[in-house]
Amino acid sequence: TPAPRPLTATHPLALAPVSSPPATVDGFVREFLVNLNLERGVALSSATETDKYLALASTVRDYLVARWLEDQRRQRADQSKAVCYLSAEYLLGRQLDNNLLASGLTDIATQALAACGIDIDSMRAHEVEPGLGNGGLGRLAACFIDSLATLSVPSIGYGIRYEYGIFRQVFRDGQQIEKPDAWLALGSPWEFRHPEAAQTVSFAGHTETYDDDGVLRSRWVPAWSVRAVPYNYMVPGYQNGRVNTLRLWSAEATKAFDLRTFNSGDYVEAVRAQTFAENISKVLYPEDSTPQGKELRLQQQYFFVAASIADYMSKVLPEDFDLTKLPDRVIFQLNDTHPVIAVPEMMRVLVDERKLDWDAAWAITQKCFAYTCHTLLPEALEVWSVDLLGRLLPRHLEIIYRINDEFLLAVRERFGDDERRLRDMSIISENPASVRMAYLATVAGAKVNGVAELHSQLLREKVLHDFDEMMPEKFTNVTNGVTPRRFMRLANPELSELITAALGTGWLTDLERLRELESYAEDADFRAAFAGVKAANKRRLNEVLLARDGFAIADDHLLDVMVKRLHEYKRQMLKVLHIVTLYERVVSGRVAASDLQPRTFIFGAKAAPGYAMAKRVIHLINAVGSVVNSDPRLEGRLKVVFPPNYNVTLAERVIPAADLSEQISLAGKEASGTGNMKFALNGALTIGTDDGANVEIRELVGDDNFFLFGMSEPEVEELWARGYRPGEFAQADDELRRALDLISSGVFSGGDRSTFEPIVSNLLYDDRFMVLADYTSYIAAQERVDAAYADRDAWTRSAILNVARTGFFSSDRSIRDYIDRIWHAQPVR
Ligand code: B1H
Repeated sequence: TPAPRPLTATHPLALAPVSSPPATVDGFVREFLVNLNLERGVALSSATETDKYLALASTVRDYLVARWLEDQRRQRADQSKAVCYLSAEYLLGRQLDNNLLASGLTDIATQALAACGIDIDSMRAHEVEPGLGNGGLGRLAACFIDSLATLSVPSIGYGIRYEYGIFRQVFRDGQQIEKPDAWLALGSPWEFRHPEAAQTVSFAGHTETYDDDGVLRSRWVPAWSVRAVPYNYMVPGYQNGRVNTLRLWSAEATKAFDLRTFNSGDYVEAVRAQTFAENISKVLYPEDSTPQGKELRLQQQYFFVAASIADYMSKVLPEDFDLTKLPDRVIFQLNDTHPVIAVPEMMRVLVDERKLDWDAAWAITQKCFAYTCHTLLPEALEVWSVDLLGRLLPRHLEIIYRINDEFLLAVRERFGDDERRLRDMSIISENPASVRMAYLATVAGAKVNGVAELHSQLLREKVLHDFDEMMPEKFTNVTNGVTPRRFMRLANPELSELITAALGTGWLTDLERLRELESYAEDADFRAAFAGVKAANKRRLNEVLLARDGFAIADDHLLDVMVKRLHEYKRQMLKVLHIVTLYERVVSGRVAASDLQPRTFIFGAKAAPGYAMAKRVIHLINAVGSVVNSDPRLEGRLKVVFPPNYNVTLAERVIPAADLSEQISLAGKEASGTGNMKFALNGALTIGTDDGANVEIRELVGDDNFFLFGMSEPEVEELWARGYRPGEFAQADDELRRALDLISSGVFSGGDRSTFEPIVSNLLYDDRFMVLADYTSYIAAQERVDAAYADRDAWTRSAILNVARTGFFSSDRSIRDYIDRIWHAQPVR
């Protein structure tokens, strides 16, 4: 027999190694059973739920792989510019349903499973969501990679494969307890581990200068290194045949490290070294918006960024690529400051490894990075002590110093010896000496963007004002968005059907088409159908809550929802004061229970484990809930529910059922918010301040369809300037005082006055986020809500108009804005 033709890169099998199984019910059944038998090694009759789920996931994967491989091949072959999204967080949510939808296989899979006697809903429910993010920032990254794929933009998402994602929250006696999130325990059918594509990432050691053929150069002599092993995830576009890649890095011990220590005979020390390496990707830091200056966190950041740049340069770029052309091939988008160490890393690679001269390397680097800022809170702006950075990454610190020296020269050239300016703009701040990562990103990036109009404006006016004066052309805005595939089509199938019945298909990828619903708001039949969907979603939520937590919501109540991380600036306390006020009105006899608009309040919130005040507020919410829910005087008209462990999966059930969306941060504090967008798109009305993207939501939906309250950002500034004394606001509003007194009295803490006293005294004597100043206005806005809800049909009309007018908030639009304003990368056909 002739020798088989070797599998070179041009062999037909190497070019088209797999083709998708037939997209029919029979084809799906066959593929599913093959996976069950061959991968799981079980027969259908004896398969567990986990076996079935894993086989199903593999089957869906099989349908996507051929396109994925083809897209990777094309991406390597053609010269189009790619987007590398660098993010320490991807809050993906469950994968199965999204991948079924994207591949157009939902119906086929449903029927195929039914033929095997399996209810696909039980398979959906079996998946543990990968919670590799804290909140809005991580979820935004997940929405963006969905839109990038749907718009056929060549892109790779780079991040960290944390072994433990955001903690699982449970309540004990109303207080938050954190449990580890072992999301990998059931197996991880959506990922492909690629040990052969591992990168080595080094740390610590020292730098030295050496003579390189007459040129004096610096080099880094690291002390230790770890192996970064990539795990690839498919990111399918919505029914467009495109599949992009999400590449998450996992840390392992290097072979060299192993061998050296194992050979030295110190077995225990060698195992310890392994554990030390694995630690780097072990756990997601659970602080949302207040980064901790922990060494391990800097290790995580450098780990994934160095691996990603090395991967891009060695695996994605062709060999002997002309590096001066790099900006035509790639843009690295920095998702906040967490990956900003990529800037000196790129300089190190170009200068130390690729031997470019500094100026050429800097010119390239400045075109290859862009920076998205997600905050205005001063405590959220990441800084690293020079001491720590110098110990962990000595060469990078040198590079940062040089970048800073040259930058300050440019400042001097432009503004003269303006010492104030030089001090305030320096990337290095003094006492204690530290590196301001946001400044480094701003200096290095081709563009800097905020995440909502107001936020971008405040960035330019405040946080980065001096930089804006010097280089105004760098600054731009890209208002956040959310993917309508997950947050409308999957989360709210009935609303989606109603919309499709009215508008036809196509709106899911062209969300401005929701505008066409405006005329339907005037159609009584449509309003009735819309209200019917809302009611059905409340019933569905009820089923989920009953199964999950054993409690229910009342379906004839106004459903008033506040779900987001717990943070003082978001002002969950304002919501609590509203509930306590309603309660106090009834128990004091000033209002008859029968005159209350029936409402159910839903909270969902995780507090950073070290954030004592936030945890106390969680405790208070639960305490108020148990008193209010069991007081017969309220005749069941108010109900407070706080399901634990709010996550993407629960969001997908809660948001479609909501009537009222609480977006009540102090003006100027919430960069954007994205939950606000999800609620509006699902027909909830917003009660909100003029903050973040609320501003744009209100502009679009109109004042009549939005409950605005509270101070504007300039008014907040004015009050600070005048001198804010929260106690005066308590004096001026009788009901506010009563509410605070009730909390202090101990009625919510079994008579113990000390439990919630720190919350009350914080509000009365400090109140950094001006809860008391906005209370009166908030209560008045809630009265307007009650009045509006009394006319149910008019409310539904407003709700429809919210859906019709918020198509702007599709993450597809955000991505198009990034392309136009920042990336200049073109979708490929
Ligand atoms: C946002 C964060 C954040 N802004 C530090 N900043 C973190 C900061 O782990 N850390 O240290 C984690 C997260 N997250 C949010 O980003 C904003 O608060 C929201 O307003 C915004 O909608 C979201 C997406 O842009």
